[in-house]
Amino acid sequence: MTALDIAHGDITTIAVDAIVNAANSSLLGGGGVDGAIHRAGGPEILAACRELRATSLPDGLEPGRAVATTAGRLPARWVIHTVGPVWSAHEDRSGILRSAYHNSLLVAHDLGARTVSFPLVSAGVYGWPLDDAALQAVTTIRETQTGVETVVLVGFDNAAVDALRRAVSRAG
Ligand code: AR6
Repeated sequence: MTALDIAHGDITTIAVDAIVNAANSSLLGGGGVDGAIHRAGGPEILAACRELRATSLPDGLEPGRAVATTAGRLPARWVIHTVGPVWSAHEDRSGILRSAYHNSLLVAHDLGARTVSFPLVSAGVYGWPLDDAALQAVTTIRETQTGVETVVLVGFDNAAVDALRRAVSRAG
């Protein structure tokens, strides 16, 4: 079974095999954790994303899917880019959010990554309520059986870390 750890702070400073990016469908960068990863990892990551757009992903990456690139200068070996759904009060998009975690873990498994870190996908610019974002993350990671040994869920601030702790105790 995959071990689940919670960490506090900037995901780019954590040493893991693969770091998951909460990207957008363009894969060409943005704010939030996406901006932080591109800044810390350097231009190699964007170059790899542009290459993907020019080859296998001309229309970009659909929400819920995941794809890997180099991690450039980051301590990690790979960045796994995924796209979460934008929160909607009218439509249940949690299946897409769960797919983002599930598919990122499958990509990590295929790469041979043993340690993987995740931010709280969709919980920033995309507006997903923090407690539910944390619960979807924890339950999906628990349900996805892969060769990944340890997942580190990173809360950027105290509120996110508290939400992650509540989610772990609710998920049992
Ligand atoms: N380390 C860990 N977590 C972080 C960091 C960091 N350095 N920076 C922010 N967070 P967001 P989304 C947290 O907005 O909601 C981008 O522009 C943040 O507090 O990064 O999926 C993309 O290009 C929040 O809890 O991602 C897309 O356009 C969580 O990471 C869009 O934002 C996710 O916030 C994606 O929105």
